[in-house]
Amino acid sequence: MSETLSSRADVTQQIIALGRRIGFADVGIADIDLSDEAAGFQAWIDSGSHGEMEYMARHGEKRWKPDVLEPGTQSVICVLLEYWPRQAADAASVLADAERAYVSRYALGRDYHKLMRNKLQSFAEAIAREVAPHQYRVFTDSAPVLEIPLAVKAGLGWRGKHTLLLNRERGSLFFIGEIYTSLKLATDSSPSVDHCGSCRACIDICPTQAITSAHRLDARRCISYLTIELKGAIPIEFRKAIGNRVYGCDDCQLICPWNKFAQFTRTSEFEPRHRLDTAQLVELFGWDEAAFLKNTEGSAIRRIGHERWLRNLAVALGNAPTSPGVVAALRSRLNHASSLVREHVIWALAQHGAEPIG
Ligand code: B12
Ligand code: SF4
Ligand code: SF4
Repeated sequence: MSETLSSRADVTQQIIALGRRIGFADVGIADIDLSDEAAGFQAWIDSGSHGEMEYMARHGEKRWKPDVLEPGTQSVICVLLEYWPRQAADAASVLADAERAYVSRYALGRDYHKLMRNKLQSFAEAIAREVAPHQYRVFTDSAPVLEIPLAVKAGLGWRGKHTLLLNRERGSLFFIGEIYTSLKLATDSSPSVDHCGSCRACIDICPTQAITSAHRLDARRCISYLTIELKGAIPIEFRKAIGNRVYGCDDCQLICPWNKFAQFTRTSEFEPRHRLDTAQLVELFGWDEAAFLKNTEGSAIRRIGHERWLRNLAVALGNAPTSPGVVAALRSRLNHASSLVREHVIWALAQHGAEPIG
């Protein structure tokens, strides 16, 4: 019996070392009992906090039963991959410059989904080759997987009051990915300790009060949801608070004291492309659909499409200082084919006291 346990621990250590060698910032192992999360998850759905994200309400127990989502799963290998780009312009100064566009730091470079999946696939293949044969499936973000609770179980950190995974050595500026494996691995017996203490900086800084209390996020108020997930009009009550954030939001993480320990990404693909870290709002609003598709090729931003891109930029331009350039840029889109874009442009012009004349 003890021999089996020690060989299981050996295999686990080999896998963790292999994952780090492949380039993941950290690796941990979780068991597959997530039953404690079911009630909280369901309460969140029942309160409507997921908004239009219907996919969050589907799949039922697959989310908290990894072996129902992927039969044969006995353990979950969780990984972290840092995304903070070394070469990006300083986030605070871009946020403070209302003529520039703030793109969430995770989206300045290449879309992480494919990159992370490929890296996880290589890791899973290396495990089969070098450690032990296994059945597996890899995930990141796109499936009914409770990634944060799994990573907490794997000893990779704790859930911050902003709901994200936080780690003492590296803050929160990383993606999470998983390998569901048929291997029965030794799990970390020491649960991650919560180090938020009495801090509530993320709750207080949130521009739209989306973090309604510790560990409770109403996605319908979150700028990340409003600029990325929401398909229709951005509710007027949030437009001013959005400021110049045109794709996602990082405020609750930028204020977090633990992100003093955040480390830059070693993944060069996450470095900014097309000057998305410094671009002027007017310049981005000038992109026609062909330019949008070309400049966002391989980027997560492409997923929202040109129409929502213009919608978001119109809101930010409404919040920019009044200038002939801003008003002219907005007027140039008054006859846009999309009523969604037109409505946001008219709102933005009104912020500048400008008539909607073409
Ligand atoms: C849906 C989603 C969103 C939604 C909702 C976010 C959320 N907190 O749920 C939106 C679009 C807003 C969003 C935004 C962002 N996201 Co997101 N998102 C996800 C996704 C797909 C699912 C998260 C989930 O399951 N939410 C469900 C809710 C219920 O979970 P929860 O809030 O943590 O609640 C738990 C408890 O607090 C409790 N609870 C909650 N409410 C209630 C109510 C009651 C009454 C009770 C009793 C309990 C309870 O129960 C829950 C049980 O698990 C994950 C990927 C994945 N598959 O896990 C990425 C993920 C969480 N996102 C990620 C990122 C990077 C972001 C952004 C930073 C992107 C950006 N810069 O704009 C922001 C951050 C916003 C924030 N503060 O959370 C990363 C986070 C990495 C990390 N370090 O933790 C993930 C893990 C993707 C990845 N693979 O890397 N996201
Ligand atoms: S991402 Fe922005 S809007 Fe969403 S909870 Fe964090 S600070 Fe609030
Ligand atoms: S800002 Fe404070 S409360 Fe929020 S996650 Fe960070 S340490 Fe926790």
